[in-house]
Amino acid sequence: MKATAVAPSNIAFIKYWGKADEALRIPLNASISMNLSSAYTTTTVEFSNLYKTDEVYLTPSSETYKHSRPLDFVGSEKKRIIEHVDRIRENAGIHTRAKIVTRNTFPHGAGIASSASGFAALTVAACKAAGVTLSEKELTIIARLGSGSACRSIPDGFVLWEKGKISSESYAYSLYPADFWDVRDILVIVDFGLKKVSTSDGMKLVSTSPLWKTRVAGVPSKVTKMKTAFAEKDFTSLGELIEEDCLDMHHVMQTQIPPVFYWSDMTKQITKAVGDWRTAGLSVYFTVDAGPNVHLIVEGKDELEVLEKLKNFPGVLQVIVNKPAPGAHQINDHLF
Ligand code: 2P0
Repeated sequence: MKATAVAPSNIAFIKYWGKADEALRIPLNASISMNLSSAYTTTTVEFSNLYKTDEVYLTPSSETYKHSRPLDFVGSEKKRIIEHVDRIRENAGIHTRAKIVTRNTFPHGAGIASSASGFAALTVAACKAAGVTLSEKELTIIARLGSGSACRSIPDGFVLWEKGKISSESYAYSLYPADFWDVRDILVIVDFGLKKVSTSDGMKLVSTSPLWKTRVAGVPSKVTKMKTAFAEKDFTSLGELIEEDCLDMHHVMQTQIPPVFYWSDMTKQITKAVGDWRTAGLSVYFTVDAGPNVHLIVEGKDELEVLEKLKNFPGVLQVIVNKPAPGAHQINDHLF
């Protein structure tokens, strides 16, 4: 059977950095995120006896993908995808090989988590194609085994991923739907280069930082405060918590042995400018993931003013505006 799913990437407001269980991808702390409307993955999976081996293709991100020749995945990336499909085959009790075609709306290396949207879309499409019917909670648990942050791309809008002590307790759910709050993530791309240290490798060394325990211990209180900020639509509190946890995570990364530095000079210039713009009365906050690009978090009413400022900012390569988005879902328009 053939099925197709679309899944958004997400930006973490409270970050995931470090695993309590490496194999099961159980995180050291809970995290909170927003699904991104302009950054998503579409994946078609077909199980069929026609395929003698598993085939995985990444199609170009342009709209001409239907006419383009797909690229074959190589090496560890493909292995990780097949291992994920194996989990779903095991669940379905089937051994049939699969053809998988996937495409992203955003460029590789743009500072958007393609593993989040990729494994979320793969989970939903492969489960459907294998004839497995699971609850949203169960889907988030399976997606998490492929890539931790992928579990946050399954539910709608603004999402909480519970840490949990065992696999069945480490799942994600929607705190609020996408239309709850008119928030924007304006992604400022300053570098298209691939990151030098993968997040999976970078977070393996989290316990070498003297700061990690303090950060992890502080997360439950940040989660409580952020939930209150949502409930009261208190954007200042939300923004302050987002920046605080971003800086806490980067302090941990930068004090690991060896240290992991994702910020560039441009990252520093933009985050400094955000402080200046805020002093001048604009309610804008930043967050930075495992790369130099900067996500500016604003309310919809301030989007144009921020875009105007970015137009005159030397070194900005591209700007991608994201609204809160629904979670992963099935569609009928297949990629092949
Ligand atoms: C996050 N990141 O919360 C944080 C912020 C990167 C920086 O989730 O090893 O690619 O596949 O479970 O999901 C990236 O971690 O790691 C991530 P794996 P994943 O968005």
